[in-house]
Amino acid sequence: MKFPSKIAAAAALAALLAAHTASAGSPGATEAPELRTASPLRISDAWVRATPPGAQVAAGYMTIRNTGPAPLRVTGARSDRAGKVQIHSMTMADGQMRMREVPDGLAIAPGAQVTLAPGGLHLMLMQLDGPIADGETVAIDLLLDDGSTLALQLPARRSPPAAP
Ligand SMILES: [Cu+2]
Repeated sequence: MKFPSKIAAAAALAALLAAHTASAGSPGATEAPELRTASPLRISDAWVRATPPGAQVAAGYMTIRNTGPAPLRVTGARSDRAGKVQIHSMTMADGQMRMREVPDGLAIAPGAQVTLAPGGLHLMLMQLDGPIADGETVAIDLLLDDGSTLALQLPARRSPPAAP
């Protein structure tokens, strides 16, 4: 049984690499600059939605790519602006969008990426210390399962960045 499972694993890896190459080389692929970090994680398209006065929560979005050789897991996040930050998913249930905390965080395989975007996965900044204004910068630390943290500065915007 060992031999076939090795082949299956190799085939899965080949498919993963092929998919990754295709997506990187396809026309229209975003060429947005990535934030350079010491971590193997590369962050792009990061932003927080600016809030109206009185809002208690705000959502943060980004693409997280794992350029390292080992799987990594984003287990949570924190921000000075929020009493609590959770990783949320959004699903349609009974005709309504519902969001809930992702219990095990975001696992990112080597070479893979996870996209947090409106309508799907997002960081939920809760218990805000005040409104987040359009154009301001919000510091958010991603917490990783290897014990490290990744410090990010996210621009606040009213709407998603325009597609290039
Ligand atoms: Cu949420």
